[in-house]
Amino acid sequence: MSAERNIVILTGAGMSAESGVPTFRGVDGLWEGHRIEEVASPDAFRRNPELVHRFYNLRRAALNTVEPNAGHLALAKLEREWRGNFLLVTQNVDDLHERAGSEKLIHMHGELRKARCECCGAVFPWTQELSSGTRCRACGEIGGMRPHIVWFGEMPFEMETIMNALKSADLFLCIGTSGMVYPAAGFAQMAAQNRACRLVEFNIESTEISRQFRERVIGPVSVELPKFVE
Ligand code: BJW
Repeated sequence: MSAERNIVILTGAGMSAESGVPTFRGVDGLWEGHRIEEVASPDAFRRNPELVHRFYNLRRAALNTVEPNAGHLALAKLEREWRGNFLLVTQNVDDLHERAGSEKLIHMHGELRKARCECCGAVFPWTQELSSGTRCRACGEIGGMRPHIVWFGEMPFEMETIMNALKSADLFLCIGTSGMVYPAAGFAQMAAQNRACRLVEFNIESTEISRQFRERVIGPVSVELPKFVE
């Protein structure tokens, strides 16, 4: 990896699967028979806020029972040892990257352990349950609190920073994502505009975007990332 200076890493649900966080589109990727699009959209929240709160309350509570795996630790080590620009972009809403020690990290789809008020925009660290009756600690409104999560149809966070990093990346690692959700699914193509950029996909199987990668590592992240970082 000595020739590369600017690295961008994208992670998806496969990164945390071995920690016990379920993926979205695997065999166990459904929640109580709902498609993810039916709970993770502003319309779903408007139609049935208690159902959506319950979905995220359960997942927030489950974070207390999981730990970073060897793949998360390997990426934190890579960041510590990297000499050039480093950016880790995760689609995951868990906090396993930061618990493993990653610091230059963007949660492009938000964070389970944060809540936001739709009335005043304030964002809070959040470890308890949320409900339609939760009062905003900043403006006092009831009913405006929602998970600080990017739902379908909403703009992912920090896109400008991500795009700029991709433009100058000369190493792009795409880890544990099915490549079915945009704009993240388009990141490899953006990085490839720099013809010298090395693109590597890590996954246990082929994905929608596999053909965009000149290098592919097939296997679980807990095994393959420590080997790659070594
Ligand atoms: C392992 C492993 C192991 C397992 N080791 N690997 C038509 C065309 C193009 C776009 C659109 C379209 N119609 C609508 C859109 C836009 C839409 C979209 O992409 N929809 C698609 C369904 C088509 N996108 C949006 O709405 C986004 N916003 C947007 O586009 O704004 C406008 C915009 C325009 C221009 C620029 C910028 C913005 C917002 C998307 C929000 C996604 N939100 C979710 C849910 C919220 C978070 C939550 O509840 O947790 O985010 S959806 C869900 O999917 C979640 C994930 O972050 C995301 C990606 O899933 P991921 O991570 O890939 O997980 P899986 O389960 O799909 O895959 C796991 C992978 O791991 C598999 O490949 C396994 O093999 C692998 N694996 N174990 C290695 N041990």
